[in-house]
Amino acid sequence: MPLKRYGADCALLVVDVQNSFCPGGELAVPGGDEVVPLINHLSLLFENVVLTQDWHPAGHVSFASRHPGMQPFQSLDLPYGPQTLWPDHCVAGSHGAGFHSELETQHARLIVRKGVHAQVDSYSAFVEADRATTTGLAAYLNALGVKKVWLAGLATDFCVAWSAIDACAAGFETFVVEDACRAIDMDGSLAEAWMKMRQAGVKRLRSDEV
Ligand code: VGL
Ligand code: ZN
Repeated sequence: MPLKRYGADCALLVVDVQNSFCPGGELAVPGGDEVVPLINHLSLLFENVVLTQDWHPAGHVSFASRHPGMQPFQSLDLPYGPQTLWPDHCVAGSHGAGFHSELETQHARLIVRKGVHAQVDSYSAFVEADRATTTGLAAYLNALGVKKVWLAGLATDFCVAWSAIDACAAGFETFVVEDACRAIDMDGSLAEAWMKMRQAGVKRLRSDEV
């Protein structure tokens, strides 16, 4: 195997490059599939590659269809706080929940599934939306001796942003590869997400700077 530029203390976190978020999917992110070649290239540079998969039970609390009278992209107050409602997407085991067919998954040593609890969403790959339940990812990365985390994937303003902010909070030096991400961008959510990431200490760079 060729020498990896980023060794044991670094990890690439590839967020939600799944059919539901790609063109034709139930919650398609504009240009979502365009990140695949970039991410395949980045994956070759890292010894540690972790993939995430949004993985919801049917009837998940984040699905508008499960709340009578509510529509996708409206917000609803849930016990853990405001929740944006989405079209049904990434139902566990469905085609939509599968990785994009051209994503090279063989480089990954771990796949983290999130949003697996029926009553709690999880944009973050680290901590669920109740802000208490861990996915175990921080402990896993710490156990490997990882100190720095790079993120790429979908969507910039939701799962990438929340995961990046939580990576910082967990003590990892955190980088988001902006051109290897695509956003949903509803009601200014992309600008707000970059602001929050910057405030949290997330570093922003392009794939040609990795
Ligand atoms: C995501 C909305 C709902 C994401 C996941 O991957 O950014 N967005 N579930
Ligand atoms: Zn989801």
